[in-house]
Amino acid sequence: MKKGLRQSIQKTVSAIEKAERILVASHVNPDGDTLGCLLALGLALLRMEKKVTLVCQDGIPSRFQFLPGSELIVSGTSERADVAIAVDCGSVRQLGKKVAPIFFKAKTTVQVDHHDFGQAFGKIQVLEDEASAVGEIVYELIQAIGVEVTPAIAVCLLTSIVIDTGSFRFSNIRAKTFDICSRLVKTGVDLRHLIEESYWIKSRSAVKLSSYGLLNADYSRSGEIAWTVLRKKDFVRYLAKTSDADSVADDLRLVEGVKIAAVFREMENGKWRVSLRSRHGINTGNVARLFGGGGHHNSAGCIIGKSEREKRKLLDELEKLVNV
Ligand SMILES: [Mn+2]
Repeated sequence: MKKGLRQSIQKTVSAIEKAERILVASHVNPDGDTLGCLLALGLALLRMEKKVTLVCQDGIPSRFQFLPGSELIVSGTSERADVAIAVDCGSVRQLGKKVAPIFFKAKTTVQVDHHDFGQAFGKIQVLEDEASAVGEIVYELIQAIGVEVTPAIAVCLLTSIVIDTGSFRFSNIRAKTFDICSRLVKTGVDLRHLIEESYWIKSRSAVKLSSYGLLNADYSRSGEIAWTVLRKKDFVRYLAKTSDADSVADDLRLVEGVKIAAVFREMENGKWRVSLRSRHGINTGNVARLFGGGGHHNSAGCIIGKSEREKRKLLDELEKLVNV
């Protein structure tokens, strides 16, 4: 483990030890990484007999309600914590408008994250770009606290890793990922069941939305960039949720010859939320950052104005990435 990371984990541990009430916060539109970390850390802190608040502004989607402790998650609180810890949040904005002020009421703020194009905001930053999922970092944190990793905690951490590695298929996997997972599985987790429940499952609505997106995709002349637009009315037509759009970019990236996939989703405020996915280590994170967003090399996002001009501008930037 790098020295900087070890030091920030140590700082976090001493802040936790001194604290009475601890808030853990996940990002909006939560995925399995942020929720798995929220619950793993929450369950570990409860074992230390801390007063714990687990907050996710958007609540917990039904597909993750199988996670142990999911009933403890609230969408807001009036409690002021001594220590607040954000998991898997690459920027303050990801905490959500309601949760961010609650988070910053705490005396000590901690950011545990792995986004390479993130924005640092916690007083203590526990950051490791190379971690496939924040679950890897939270595992180290729980080890440092000295709490036993129970099967319930292991299920949460494995879910974090299964989701962020695309069930062990993405290129963000490293040897350490397997080391940690091996130790987690040995606690007695039914890994097969967990993977089936957390990863290999999609609602009919999500499948319809994805099919629509794929069917209506556009391709650049070289075929290396693919994009599709999902409008509000498409979500209504297929009874789809916002989170159902997450996997459309992954599906589009699968197409032969495609190096970068982009999904433009029309938001409530009329803007476009753009999800970017790439292959071969192409750095879409930089482009996302250019438009005020962030993320990883191969998976990034940003929000742009809803106009053909803005869309073109972004596609031109993506074009530059494949033309090097
Ligand atoms: Mn993550």
